[in-house]
Amino acid sequence: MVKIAHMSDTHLSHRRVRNVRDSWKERYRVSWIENDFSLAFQRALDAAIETKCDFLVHSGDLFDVPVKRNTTSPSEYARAIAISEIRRFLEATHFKVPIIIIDGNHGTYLYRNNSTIEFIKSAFPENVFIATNYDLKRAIVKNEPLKVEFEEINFYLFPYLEFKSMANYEELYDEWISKCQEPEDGKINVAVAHGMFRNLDLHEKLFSFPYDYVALGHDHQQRKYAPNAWQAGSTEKYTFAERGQEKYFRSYY
Ligand SMILES: [Mn+2]
Repeated sequence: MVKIAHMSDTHLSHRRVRNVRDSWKERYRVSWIENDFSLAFQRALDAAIETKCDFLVHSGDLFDVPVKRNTTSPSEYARAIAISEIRRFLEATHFKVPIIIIDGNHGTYLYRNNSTIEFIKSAFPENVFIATNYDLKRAIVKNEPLKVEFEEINFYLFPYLEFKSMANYEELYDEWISKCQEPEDGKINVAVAHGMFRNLDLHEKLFSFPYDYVALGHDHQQRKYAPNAWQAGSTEKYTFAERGQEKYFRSYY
């Protein structure tokens, strides 16, 4: 039996600057909201350690920025939290639990072809496996799978891509999934994807292929999309619209 801890949308470095009264901002220190997201990340990792999982999957938006035209980098504080917390997780699990992280629509420099999750891979090359938006585009162009293989389990990775936004993307993406991302017989097959809207940023094939589990991110509300497919939900409340939501992470057996 394989146990997977699934978390998503941790949005480290999330700050509210607009529409916030100055008196509510804690200047020269970590803002309250940013701190809340760091604490939530800590709690989610604690919960993952508790489960004694074999793998930890993060299905995108580890960092909040950059996003779209906001090219701000994650704060030094958020980067330090990410590294020290991941190290703490790896130490607590004796460096035996691989961590798989994909890019969402947040935390990636779309115009520079690199992503904020790359330094985490560089820090823990043996333990952390990542797939960036750029890796996805390269895999599609080269007609190669984007997966991480272990003895009994394969993870097929689907970083964020609004494939419907360009006609040729849609066709190429569809072809690539059929050719390169098909589950392998005799193994446990898990898809990890960042997307929410079927046929816009979430491909139908993820639901028609016989993956054992589809670990989704992007939707901040935890929910089931199919019997084998779950959105983990964000680990902290992102806007007032999420005020009534409970925040968790999931484990899958
Ligand atoms: Mn997202």
